[in-house]
Amino acid sequence: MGLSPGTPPLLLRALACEPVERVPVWVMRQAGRYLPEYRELRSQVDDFMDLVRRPELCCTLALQPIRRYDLDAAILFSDILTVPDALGCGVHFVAGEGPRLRRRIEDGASLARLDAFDPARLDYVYEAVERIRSALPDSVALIGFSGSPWTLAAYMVEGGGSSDFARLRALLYQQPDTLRELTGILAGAVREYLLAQRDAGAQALQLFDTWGGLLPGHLWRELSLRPACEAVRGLDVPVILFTKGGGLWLEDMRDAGFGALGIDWTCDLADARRRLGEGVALQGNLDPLALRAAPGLLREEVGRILDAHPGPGHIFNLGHGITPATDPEALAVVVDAVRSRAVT
Ligand code: 1CP
Repeated sequence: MGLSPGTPPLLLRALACEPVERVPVWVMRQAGRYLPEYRELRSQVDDFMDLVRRPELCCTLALQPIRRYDLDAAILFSDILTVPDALGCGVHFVAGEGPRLRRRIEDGASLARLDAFDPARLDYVYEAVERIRSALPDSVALIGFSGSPWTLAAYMVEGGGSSDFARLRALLYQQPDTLRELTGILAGAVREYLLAQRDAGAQALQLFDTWGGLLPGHLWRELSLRPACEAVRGLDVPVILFTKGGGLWLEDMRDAGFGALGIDWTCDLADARRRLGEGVALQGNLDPLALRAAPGLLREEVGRILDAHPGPGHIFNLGHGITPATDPEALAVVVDAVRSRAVT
């Protein structure tokens, strides 16, 4: 659509901070529980991992939001917990409760019992990437992803989700070496995982550092940023680092070499751009709960973000994942509001 042959997809041009005709838009967790067509497929399996392990279903799910909305990128349908599962943690989903790990990390001995990472155990993910890429039009980029080493470590220590990650945060001070070793192991695994997704057709990659913001700054640098850098070393596709609660540390992320940063909704995009200067792409950052506003106010909120960062080097997104209670119509309003504004 209006794309001359050889022109890279809009998302990739924005990630490279190249000139764009408008700001591209996609949404974290765009394939998920707020969509009735997702819930329909989801109801056919008990354990969410049974969806994730079926590439043909992952392809259908990744395409659902693309069919419904005019989005500029699809994201692989999978979950960050595939990597802990491949390390032998036994990830499964308990109805109504979220993820659980059968084996969790509590000390050096439990670390030693982890399986060596074999990227082939996640062949079902790479097959999903291949299928999704071949089903998408050229103008829609495909984003692969992984949890950051730190965020994966958080689930492996906690044994599932948590409201305060107290077990993890205590272990930081009781056994810092266990966490150093665990994030090191994960950095190697994530690197191989991302390389395989790239080889299968992912054109950009996002690292979800969902729990980086739990850490004091010095520990974030050591246990989140450093292993994240190691995980993406030498990757020749654009990588977006999304650290929820990481607004204070944007300069460190840029200086560490990340070319694109996901910004949560607590951080002002114009400020972020002033602090960082040009040359790093910024992705974000509408509050996911703004999608509960009436359409008029929602459009204003989108307009406010595009005013804060109108030009090249911006990818419109939410400041975190879309919530399950969102009305699908609200996302249509957001996408239309972004797409109807040309870059001046
Ligand atoms: O029961 C269900 O229907 C499962 C719901 C669900 C879905 C749709 C989960 C369980 N994961 C996913 C898909 C998913 N997860 C995607 C692909 C879909 C898309 O983006 O369009 C992605 C990128 C993720 C990534 C993910 N999983 C993150 C990082 C993103 C973020 O939101 O910060 C995290 C923290 C997870 C763990 C996870 N998986 C699922 C749940 C409910 C959780 C959160 C657990 C918790 O901390 O309580």
